[in-house]
Amino acid sequence: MTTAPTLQELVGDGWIAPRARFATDAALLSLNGEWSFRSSPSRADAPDDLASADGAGWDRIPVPSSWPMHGHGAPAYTNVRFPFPVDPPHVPDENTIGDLVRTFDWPGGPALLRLDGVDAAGEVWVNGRRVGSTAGSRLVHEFDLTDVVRTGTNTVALRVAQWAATSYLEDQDMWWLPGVFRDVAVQALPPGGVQDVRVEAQWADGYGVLIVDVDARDGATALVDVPSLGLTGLATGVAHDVGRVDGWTAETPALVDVVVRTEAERATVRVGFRTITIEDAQLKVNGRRIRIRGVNRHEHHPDLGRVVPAEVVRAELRLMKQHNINAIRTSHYPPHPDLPGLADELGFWLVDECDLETHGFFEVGWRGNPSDDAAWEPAYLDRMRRTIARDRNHASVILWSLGNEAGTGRNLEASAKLSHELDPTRPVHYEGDWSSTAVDVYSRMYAHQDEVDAIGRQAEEPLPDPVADAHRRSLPFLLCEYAHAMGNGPGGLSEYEASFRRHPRTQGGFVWEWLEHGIRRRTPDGREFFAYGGDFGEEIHDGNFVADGLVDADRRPRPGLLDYKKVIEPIGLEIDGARVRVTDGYDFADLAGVELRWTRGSAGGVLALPPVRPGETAEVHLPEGAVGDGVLTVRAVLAADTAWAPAGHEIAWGQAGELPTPTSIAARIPIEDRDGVVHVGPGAFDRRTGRLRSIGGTAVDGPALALWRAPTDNDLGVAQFLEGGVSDAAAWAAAGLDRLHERRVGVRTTEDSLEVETVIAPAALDHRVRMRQRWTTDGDALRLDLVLTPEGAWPSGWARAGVELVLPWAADSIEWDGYGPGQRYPDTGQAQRLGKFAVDGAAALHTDYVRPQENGSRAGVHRLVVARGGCGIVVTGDGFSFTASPWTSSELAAAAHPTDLPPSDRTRLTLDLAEHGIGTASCGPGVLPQHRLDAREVTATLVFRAG
Ligand code: IPT
Repeated sequence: MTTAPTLQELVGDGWIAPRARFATDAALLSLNGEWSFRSSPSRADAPDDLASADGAGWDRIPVPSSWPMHGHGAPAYTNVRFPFPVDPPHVPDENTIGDLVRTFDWPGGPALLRLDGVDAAGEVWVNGRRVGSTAGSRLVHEFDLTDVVRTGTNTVALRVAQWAATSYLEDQDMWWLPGVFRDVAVQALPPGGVQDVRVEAQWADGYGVLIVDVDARDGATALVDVPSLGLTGLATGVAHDVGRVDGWTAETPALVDVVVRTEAERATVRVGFRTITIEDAQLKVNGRRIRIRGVNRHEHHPDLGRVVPAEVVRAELRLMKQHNINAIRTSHYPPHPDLPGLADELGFWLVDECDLETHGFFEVGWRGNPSDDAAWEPAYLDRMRRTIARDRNHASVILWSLGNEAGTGRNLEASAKLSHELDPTRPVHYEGDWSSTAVDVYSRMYAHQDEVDAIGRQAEEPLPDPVADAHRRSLPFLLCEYAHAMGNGPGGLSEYEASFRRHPRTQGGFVWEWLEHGIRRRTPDGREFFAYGGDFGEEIHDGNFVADGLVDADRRPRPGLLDYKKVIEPIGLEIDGARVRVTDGYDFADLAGVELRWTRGSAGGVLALPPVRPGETAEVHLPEGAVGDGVLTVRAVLAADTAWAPAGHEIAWGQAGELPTPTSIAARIPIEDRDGVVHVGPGAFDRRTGRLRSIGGTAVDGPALALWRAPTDNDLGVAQFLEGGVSDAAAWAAAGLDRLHERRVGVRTTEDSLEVETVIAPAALDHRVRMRQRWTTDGDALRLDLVLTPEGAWPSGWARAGVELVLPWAADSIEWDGYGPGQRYPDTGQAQRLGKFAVDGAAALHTDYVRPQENGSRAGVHRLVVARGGCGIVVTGDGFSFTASPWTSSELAAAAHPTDLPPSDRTRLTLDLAEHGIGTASCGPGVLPQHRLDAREVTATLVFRAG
């Protein structure tokens, strides 16, 4: 059935040996810019004229680019599934071929053509001569042009196929976007120049050892200088003690320039001294266990596809650092060649991943998986070799990763072996084989918090093979993916963090994922939205699973990023009476660069911080003004500008104290019952239905029982992560939470109260909630005593237990005392702090997820004012949650994109007395037991006033 792929299909041909990227004084000519472009629907349709094509009369396209983003074809999204038949190594006839042609002027002399990334496979002609082909979309290919390049004008032509045999190896969870999507350049190759540089810069106890291996052309001799260390003329290929030197770490990214010179060329490599070891089931750098506070990073841009401008990359890495993120897994391919250098400079630990994923074979029971088929081995080894060759000189790279979700098999073992041979200084990572026999770290994705904790205690289930088990038990543990940041969430971060802090072996993880891959589109009437799978008419697709990031496609933080920052904060601030215990949770950095500031109400100041070193705790005494009633906030901020944030940037914070409990009302005055309206202080109720109609003349309608929410992506869940395969959303729908009917049992007045009893239940079912409201007043305020009692056999828990009021007007001012300024659910919202907050309308409380869903709940609220034109209602209570939204839960649930939400001139105000957590069942554990909301009796007192 299957034929073996050819070597050319697997690895291309005609290229020179892969080598490191380094700065050089040899001439470099960028071929980025406008190229002539032509596309054909299949190979058979593509004219065989690239040896002579000059591009005249063709379209134009920029390089780098993903051609579907420029009107040629359309993006397509699948996660695991191949969008073509599983028929390796063949691909369908329908296979867009893009031809690109341009000319360039060359002053003469030997040169090479460098292609940094061609998706999926390219063939290259220069001046009419075929020079070779590429395989491996995210890998560099260089072709020696010495025999073809001319002085003066040259023509280069590229033929790029959308699908190739290697597409079976490139099934990463992202848009399929063909094109020449990374830089193209011509590099001069001065005879006797520097061909390749391999640097090893080890560090121990303050001292560095440097080995620089150089391949020089034409037998030239290379010498090495390290100007900042006063070293000149060092020989290559031997170890040099460089004396005392600062070690490189992600927290202390000390770099030195290593200059390699021959008579003909000067190359510069920025080097950091550091040593990676695995000891005591811990991954250590420079002798210390490191904590990974990571994210998975894909390369995506909402307008450009796979092309991410350099300034966007720098800004996003700064944004990561500003959110306490210290590690990046380059999921699931080597990043743009400049990224490791940026990580060296700003300080990140990198897991540099090979361009490999064969996940689509999972759909056919892993039958025919190339990972275990010897015929594919050359591709596996070529990919690994190219990954290592390009990035090996970067201090930031601490682990090589064989790839992602490629099953198990001999070719992966061969890749691990090759990695160990090529670079014995770095351990190897691969998650897909849980036995971990060929690798150096035990890595998993989306493991449950309890399992992670068990692994931390080395109490995991043993492997059947005792040798493999002993090996794995000796390995440090990482979550290469966790906390799936899709839609509202991720919930449950704190519980993971507790294990990372508790056990030396569980060293942290990488949130899935940094960035949403939304593609900017417009409705016919011009409103922008982020498109996802299915928006381009794909035959099969995986919907909004492509949008699961801590930041949106424009790199705007989602609430989950703020929570992650707080949960992983590397400085502990524990306030205890008049003292603050300050813990340095960094691995290498002391707190000399940190300033402590306190605020209480309008008072505030700076606290003197004694020296604190990693792992140490210092006690700081608070001044008199800091201690007292109300909420005290202590913040650790940068004392001076850094490369990634200005002075004053907040790293960590702690709070103590509480908001004042609102005084309830006790005195009762009589109510009035006239003309079909019951007046309870400021409240006017319909005598017949018992419904509240206005407060102090401001129109309201309610309350109605609220048990449901517009399902979040996590509520909807993914079957494999769900107990019994039933998501929370499915359980709630089966129990009818979204289709409740109300029956009035009684509306009763006493001298000083109105009592309303209703029974609320779904059609077709016989479980219900009895809701008892007792309304009283002290003349000024309206007090509601509420009891919700589940009756019958409830088959599910609830999304929320609350009451909904419809305000038939759009609020223009919302103020509250409680947690803010952002949303908070039982297992999210760690970033929110106690205080007073105000916004200018319900839209400002809304989180605009790419697929609308429950969002925006504010928690721990003691006082809430919702008003329009200075008139409105005030609600006080003892720590309730509220959602003020222009839209009902049904409207949110029905919308596929934010632009589907109808115009609204009213406000849904939901006052929640309890809420269900969020969890991460969109790909991971659901809501943990302690954060679940079961059907249970709920009682509360809320006080309403006109305001
Ligand atoms: C896991 C993949 O590694 C990652 O690329 C992404 O698809 C993620 O899931 C979900 O967004 S694989 C999953 C089946 C656990």
